Parts: sequence; C-alpha cells; structure tokens
Amino acid sequence: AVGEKRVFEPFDKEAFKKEILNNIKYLFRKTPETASQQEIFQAVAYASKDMIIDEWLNAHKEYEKQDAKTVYYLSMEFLMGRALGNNLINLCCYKEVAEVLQEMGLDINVVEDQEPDAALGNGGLGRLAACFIESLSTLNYPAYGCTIRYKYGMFKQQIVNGEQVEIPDDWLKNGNPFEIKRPEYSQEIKFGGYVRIEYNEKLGRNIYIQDGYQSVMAVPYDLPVVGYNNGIVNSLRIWDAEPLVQFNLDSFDKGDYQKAVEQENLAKSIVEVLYPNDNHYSGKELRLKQQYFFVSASLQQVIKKFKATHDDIHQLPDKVVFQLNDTHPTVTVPELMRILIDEENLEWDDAWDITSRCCAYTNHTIMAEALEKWPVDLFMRLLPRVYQIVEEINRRFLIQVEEKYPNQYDKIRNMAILYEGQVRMANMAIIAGFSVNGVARLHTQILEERELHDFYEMMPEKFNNKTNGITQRRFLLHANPLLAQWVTDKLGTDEWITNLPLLKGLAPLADDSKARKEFQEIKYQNKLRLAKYIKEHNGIDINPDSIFDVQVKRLHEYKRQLMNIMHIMYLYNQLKDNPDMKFYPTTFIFGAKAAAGYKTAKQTIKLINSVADVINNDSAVNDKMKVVFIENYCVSNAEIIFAASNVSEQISTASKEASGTGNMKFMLNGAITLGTMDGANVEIVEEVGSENAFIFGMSSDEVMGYEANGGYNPREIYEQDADIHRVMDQMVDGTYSNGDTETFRELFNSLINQDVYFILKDFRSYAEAREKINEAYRDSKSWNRMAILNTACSGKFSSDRTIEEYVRDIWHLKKVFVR
Ligand code: 26V
Repeated sequence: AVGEKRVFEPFDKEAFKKEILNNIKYLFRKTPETASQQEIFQAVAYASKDMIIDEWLNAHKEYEKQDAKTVYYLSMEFLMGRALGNNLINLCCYKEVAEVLQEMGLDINVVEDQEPDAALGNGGLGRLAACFIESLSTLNYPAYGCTIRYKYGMFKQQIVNGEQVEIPDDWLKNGNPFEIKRPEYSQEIKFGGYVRIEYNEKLGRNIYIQDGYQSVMAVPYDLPVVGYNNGIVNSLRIWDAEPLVQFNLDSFDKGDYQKAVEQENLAKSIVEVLYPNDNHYSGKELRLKQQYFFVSASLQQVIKKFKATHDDIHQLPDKVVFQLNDTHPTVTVPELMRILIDEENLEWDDAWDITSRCCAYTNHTIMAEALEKWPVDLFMRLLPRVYQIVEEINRRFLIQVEEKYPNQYDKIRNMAILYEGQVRMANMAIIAGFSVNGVARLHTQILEERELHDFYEMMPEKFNNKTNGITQRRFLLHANPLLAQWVTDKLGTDEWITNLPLLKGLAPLADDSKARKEFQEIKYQNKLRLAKYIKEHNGIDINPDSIFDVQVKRLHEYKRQLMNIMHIMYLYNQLKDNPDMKFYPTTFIFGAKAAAGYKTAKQTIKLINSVADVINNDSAVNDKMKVVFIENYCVSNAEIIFAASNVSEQISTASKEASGTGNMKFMLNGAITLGTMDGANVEIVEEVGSENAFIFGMSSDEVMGYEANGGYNPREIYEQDADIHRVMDQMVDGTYSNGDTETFRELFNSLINQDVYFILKDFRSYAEAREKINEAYRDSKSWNRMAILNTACSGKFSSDRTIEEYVRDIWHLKKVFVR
C-alpha cells in the first residue's frame, strides 16, 4: 500500500488517533460521540497539519541554507479545492487515516465532505495554478503561490426554476485549519494621492515621492502545499487586507476617526470577493486595486527577504523569478521598477535589466473580450507613480520600434502599451518580460502567427509553448481510488504517481479481455457513485448502464454548451418520431457556472434545465435518455464526475479554447474525447491516436478563414436543414418554455443573425460524431479498449511534465532535497 512507502517517519496510527481525540477535546470540549461532523473534520485537519509543520519548517530551512532560486507564481486565482484528502494522499497516510477513522466509527469520505472548497478561482486558469503549485512541491522545487485571501470565493450556484442563482461562498466561516497568519510579514500598500518631485543631492537626480495617498496593510496567511512523499512543503501565500491604524496605535493617527473608517472600508472592499468573470474584462477600479494590492505586497516581501541575505540587488534574477499568470498581475513590471528606482536608488537601465530578467508571462486566451485594457485616467489616479513608470516604459519602447520599423505606424498601433487612452497590460507583459508562453501547441502557434505576430517578429526568442497539465495525485489517486489501485496492480508499481508516462505500460492490457472487464467494472462503480451524488443533490434517478456523456466547464458561448443541448433537442425529436430508432441509452450531464452578468450564458443554463425538465418527464423516452444539470460544478464534485464519465465533450469552436484541462482529466480517467481540433485536444489525439477519439468540426484555419471574411450566413443553414430548422423553432415556439415565445428569443436571434461560434455550421458534423459514439459504445470490447488506451496514453498531460518544461526553459530552478 501507498502509505507504507513513506520515505520519512512511518505513520503512527495510535499517535494520530490520540491527536484527533485531543483536538476534539481541547478545541471543542467534546467527545467523538458529541462532536459534530464539522468539528471532527477540524480535529482531523489540525492533526494532519501537525504532521505537515515539521516538513514545512525543514524544507524552508534547506532552501535558506542552499540559497535556492525560487519561483513566485503570481496569480489572481488559485482554485485549490479541498485540502485534507490531498494532504493525506501526499503525506502517504490516506489509507491509514481512513482506518483510524473507521476504528473510531467515522467515514473518511464524510469527514472530507465537511471541508469547504477553497474556491479562489473561476475555472481553467485558477485550477491550473493549483495543479502547478502542487507539482512544484512534488518535484522538489522552491516555490510560492501568491494571491488574495478573498473573503468570498467563487459563488455557489443554485438552480431555481431552471435558472442560476448565486449564493455567496463564505468559505472561512468555520475558520481554516490549514492556514497560518504571518503578521510579521505585513506590507503597506499605497493608493492614490500625487507624486512630488524633489532634487536629491546625493543621487544627483530627481526623486519621486508619493504623497496624499490612502493605504492599507497587506497581511499574509500561508497555506501548506505538500509535495508527494518528499518532505517538501511550499506555501500558498494569500494576502488579507487590514486597516493600517491598527498597526500604528501609538501614532498620532489613532485619534483620526475619519481616516480609520476610510482605511477600514478600503481594506474590507479590496479582499471582499473574487470577480466571477471568466474570460471577460470589465474595467472595474476595484479589480485594479486587487491586482496592485497583492502584487505590491508580494514584491515588497520578496525584496526584503532577498536583501536580508544578499547585498547586491543586481543578483535578484539569479534568485527570483516571477511568473505572471495571464495579464492580471502585470503591474508587477512597473511596481518592480518603482521599488528598484525609488527605494533601491537604481538607475533606469539597471532596474529595467533586472525587471526584464525576473518576469515571464503566460497567455491563456485569445478572446478579445478578455484583454485587459485600463483607462489611463483610472490607472493614473489609482497608481500615480506606477503610471509615470508605465509612460516611460512605453516611451522607450516606441523609440525602439521606430528605429526598427521606421514610419510603420501599424507596428505602433499594435504594440504600444499606451494607446487611445488605454493601458494595454498584455503589451506591457510581453515587452518587459523575457518569456511569453502559450498553453498548448496550437494556441502558441496562433499567438505567434496571428494575435501577437508583430511581437513575435520583433522578439521571437521570447516565445515558447508550455502545454498545460494536471496533477494525477488529485485527479486519479484521490479522485478515483479504484482505478488508481488497478493501475498500481497492473503496473506492479505505484511509481506512476510521480511519473505519469509509466501509464504507457497499460497499453497491452487494452487487448486483454480480463483487464477490459475489470476496467469496465471500475467505471461502473464510479458511475454508481456519481448516480448516488446526483440522486442526493438533484433528486434525479439515472441509469448507470447508460452512456455518461459529460460536458463540465464554465459556461461560455465559445465552449458551445448551446450546440450540445440543441443536439439533444434534435435527438429527442428523432426518438419521438421513430420510437424504435437504434439508440443506446444515454445520460447527458452538464455542469457549468455562468458569470453573474453574462446574459446569453444564463439563458443557455435555463435552456438546458428546461429541456431536461421536458425530457426527464416524458416516459416515452425515459429509458433512452435523461438530461442532468449538476448544480454548483466545482473542484470537489469534479473529482467524482471525471471518474464516472464515458464521453468527454470538448466541443469549442476551433481556435478559441487555448488549451482546456478538463479534457486531460477525462482522458486520465478513461473517458473518450468527443471534440474539435482545438487547444490541447490536438495533442490528446496525437497521443492516443485518432482512432481512439471522435473528432469533428471545422479546423482552426477554416474558422479563422471565415472570420477574416466577416463570418458566414447561418440563415442559409436554417432554411436548408429541416432538422436544425425544427430545433431552432422549438426554442421560440414555447416547446421548452410553457408556451412562452420570448424566453429563448435572444439565443435564437444570435444564432440566426451571426452565429459567431459556428454552431449551425458544425452541427451536422457534431451529430455524425455523436452517432458514431453511440454506435461504438455498443461494442463493449472495442469501447473498453479505447478507454484503457486513453488512460494509458495520458502520461504527457501530467502537470509534472509541464513544470519540468517551465523549469528547463524559463525558471532554471534546482531541486532541493531534505534529509
Ligand atoms: C480572464 C479575466 C479577464 C478580466 C476579468 C476577469 C478575468 C478572470 C479570468 C480570466 C481568465 C480567462 C482565461 C482563462 O481562464 N483561460 C483558460 O486557461 C486555461 C489554463 O491555461 C486553459 O486551459 C483554457 O483553455 C483557457 O480558457
């Protein structure tokens, strides 16, 4: 068993049990019989934290001793999910703790279910950060994740009358057993005011002083990020905001009631809530405040830490690298310049050299509406000194452009940081940093050839690809214990836990009938587990023998949940018309949150639920199809969903999905991809073979070809294709809206007038692929063969591989070993 492999101290069950009992007693003055499940969870969590602390201290002692270079992964989002189960897994004592709890009459699954998800993120970008930070620990690399300690994380979703309702996520209401407050590292953050210029004799130049500002104190909390069985624990540093006056009780400020209230409000507002937008920029001042808040706090602390043991700031790039997770933390660039120039008294060229060599940028989307462009007046007002530096960066860059491309105004139009009254954050990140990467091969290629072509032409050496990955510790070992055990048994080793390409060794089993039966039985057990979850949470009975066809991800038009549900409407028509039609029973499962202000997305959720309502209550088709919308899709229920899926819907309009990472989690768990040639799907097909996936739809080149010509005419398809016509009409004839013709009118209009995401255009090809899938599932031998091959070929998609590439090409870290 895994736990016996602990490389350090063997796990002491009796001691652990005693610790849990002590915690129940001293934290809550209770006994196991009288304690609530939540209290039990806390008691177990604190007991596990005690195991972590020594390794946490040790690892950092070793980092200091070796003066190891550290990556700071700066991200507005870390979608961590639950910590307890994963920590126990990585401490290699999950099974032992389960046994201890069982001896106490407790069920580890129930205990784990008491923990709220740490939902400090929206979707793909935030979950990627969480996988990366876990892989960094597992691979022995010194790293910090830096982000905000939002009081409210991603909202919880309820479906009421088919519509999404957002419930605040008060994730800290019972406290957080794993976090440790570090007030000694508090940093002051200044907003607003004006810049005073003074001549400084000693430096022989002007100096710049921000005056008349408001400030807050940034106070860090650390969460442990436990590596797998290696004694390494890194930190996720989450910054909280507190009013400054609390820290200066003896200063003259203490009587300034007005100021105290202002600071209190500023502090509260900054960390109040995660913006629930995914892929949509809105230009809110508070968002820029959040960005500067956590960036400035992180940088100030890094510089202080560096200076405590080094006297030459020029050496900073040898010890520190900042990875910017999308443009959200790009204010890192001018803030680092400000610290180096105003506080460390460096000259511009020196400061620029250091800044450039410390910063690297990852692009996660080409969707135009996600590009961050701050109005100059807002930026200038909030960050007056930082803005001056942005202007100077821009001025110097434009001189270079002018030199290289004289009189080519389009180059300036595309590449300037300041343009038409806006600060373009992506341009700043690209210009300043030494690395720009996309997140899948196709995505990087589109960046180089199209979106960022001028930059690529001017500085090709900065561009590189880092295809995303996921951590198998969470998405196989923890989420799918049955399959994990099977894999270990078949490979005769559990080394796949830290070396995922070893799964390749399973490939021969695809042709072994006994292995296929076992694989199928495991999938079946996982389908029962999901069916139970759906029964408990949605009150719907589903048939575990049906195909589980699943699309779970944020709701966005380009991801085309609408195409999926329209195809289900089409199938329903077919089944009603031909009750004897050949059709393998299928359960269509959705999970998706919509940004609170995204109307089309919310209408799509309503349509899915309305169609589900009609179909699930039609006894004529119920033994053939059901539609389930799983409320509140999040990391913890995702773990159950991936394990239980047969079909992985990855149906974005080609060129729009930068990578996708859900696609990898499905593949790892033996689901077959039904997808377009988009994002990482391309590489998934490359690994598993096109005969083991179902690919349909236009290529990215075709899509971009149409786009260059102003789109296509969807009305033609509507007029010519009777099936599509019928489905479209059913959206506005009341079939799914109790006779109301307006509920889905906007969806109808957007399709017939422009269909920006080519839903009608790809519909037939999607329908064919789905028909093939339905047919293929009948042949359980070939289906399970494909399923095993998907798991076997998923080795590339470990975030361990991705992190090793970042280390090799960008970060240049050294592994640190303890003991
Ligand atoms: C963008 C914005 C824009 C400004 C307002 C708030 C906000 C919040 C989040 C985002 C992130 C959008 C980008 C994103 O999540 N991209 C996804 O990144 C995944 C990891 O690389 C990738 O797998 C997905 O394909 C990509 O959509």
